[in-house]
Amino acid sequence: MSTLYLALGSNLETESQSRRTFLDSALQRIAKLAGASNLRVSSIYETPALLPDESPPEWNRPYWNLVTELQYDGSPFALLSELQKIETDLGRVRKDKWAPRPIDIDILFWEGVTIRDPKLTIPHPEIANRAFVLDPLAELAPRLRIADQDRKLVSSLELSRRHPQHQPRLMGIINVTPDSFSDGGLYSGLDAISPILKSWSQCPVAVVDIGAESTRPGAEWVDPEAEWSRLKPLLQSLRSTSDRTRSRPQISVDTRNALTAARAIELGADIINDVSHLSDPGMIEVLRSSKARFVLMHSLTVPADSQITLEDPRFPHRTILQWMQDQLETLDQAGISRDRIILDPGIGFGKTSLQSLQILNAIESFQSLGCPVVAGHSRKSFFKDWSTAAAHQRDPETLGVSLALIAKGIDLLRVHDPLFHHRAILAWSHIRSPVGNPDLAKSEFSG
Ligand code: A4P
Ligand code: MG
Repeated sequence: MSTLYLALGSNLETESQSRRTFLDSALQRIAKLAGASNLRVSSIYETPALLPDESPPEWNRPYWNLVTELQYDGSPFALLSELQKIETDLGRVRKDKWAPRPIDIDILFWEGVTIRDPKLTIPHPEIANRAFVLDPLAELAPRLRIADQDRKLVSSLELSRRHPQHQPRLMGIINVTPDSFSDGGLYSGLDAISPILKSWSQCPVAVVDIGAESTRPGAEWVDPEAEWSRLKPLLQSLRSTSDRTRSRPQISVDTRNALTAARAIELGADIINDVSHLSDPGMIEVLRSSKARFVLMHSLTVPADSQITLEDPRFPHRTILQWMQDQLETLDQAGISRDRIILDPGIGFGKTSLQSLQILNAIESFQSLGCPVVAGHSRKSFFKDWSTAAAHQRDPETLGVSLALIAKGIDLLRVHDPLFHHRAILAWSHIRSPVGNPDLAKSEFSG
């Protein structure tokens, strides 16, 4: 039994099939192959088409790409022919190289296997050149080592961050609270939330982060039973809609209560986002006894208190980095591996507005710890230093910061308007793509 990784891409739709349904059909067939088991699926990334020189303009259709990991008991050549059969069954017609296609499935990497054959090359020779492969691969296998252009072995996570077309995962915020700072009261019932989630499904939102307790300055403490009564119907609904497909958004629950976390995990939550970093002593046990991921966020107080801020006025990121290192060690000793942790410097929680800016500028420093890093700057109050926009109208400011963070290799962005972000990121990555930059294209097209 070997572990291997496949890359899937789709950039052709029909009247009845979207790129998402082509990807899902292919995943379902891969899961049913004899000898295949334990599929894990990355988020979907919408990416500019990598095209041969002088392609017809109508080929310039963006792809939806993802990577899947699986265990497989069989030979690489047998799998290749099964995958080609799936491509054909889903309507792939093999004509010009890199012509638009409903589905393309490539074998990226196969544990312990190297093949150089005219029909099959493993590892896939272009992994290190392609953001549309590196980003989803880094999500599933951040420590997998890939040869870069200088034949140096580098982790997929690091390579993905370095790539000029790197895209972060988007974590869309849903607050089912009456009093959150920028959208409080908007999304209180299931009826109000369903259309939002539906609109998000037009684009590949990677994570839906649901919170039922506001942590803004001055927010009231919420009783865990009241918190759960707000979360439960939404989690049940998300689970029932997402079970139908394999490429679903991950569900993150923003809570500092161990009981709520345990109940949410039971209903399918993939991530626990605890802004109080384990203030509830029961949280460690909940994490230890589950496979959920954990957002480890730096905060000084919860709710945030603008009077209590970090002491170091010049290098606040160093204080946070040290804190993250210590916390990772504590978690490791408690049996919670680093592979499950997402790091968050906690913008707005115990930082002055200048410190928030300094921390965002130094976001790369947290990447050295080997975990994905998330930034949660969306609509926060540090924008008030130079913007008069009300909190719920700060998406342009948020996006400006987000694009700068993407250039620095941020792994996830927690934002109130993921659709707005998605559109901007797609435009941004087109302008950075080889089609827009013939010089950049050389290494891609030479092989
Ligand atoms: N082949 C050799 N090695 C492999 C492997 N590791 N996995 C051979 C799968 N196939 C492999 O593939 C052509 C031949 O490659 C096969 O017969 C197989 O024996 P194909 O799928 O028939 O043709 P193709 O996909 O047009 O060519 P190729 O060279 O596989 O291209 P790629 O690498 O698949 O690139 N832009 C974006 N944004 N996202 C994309 O997913 N994909 C492509 C196609 C171009 N631009 C893209 C994307
Ligand atoms: Mg192919």
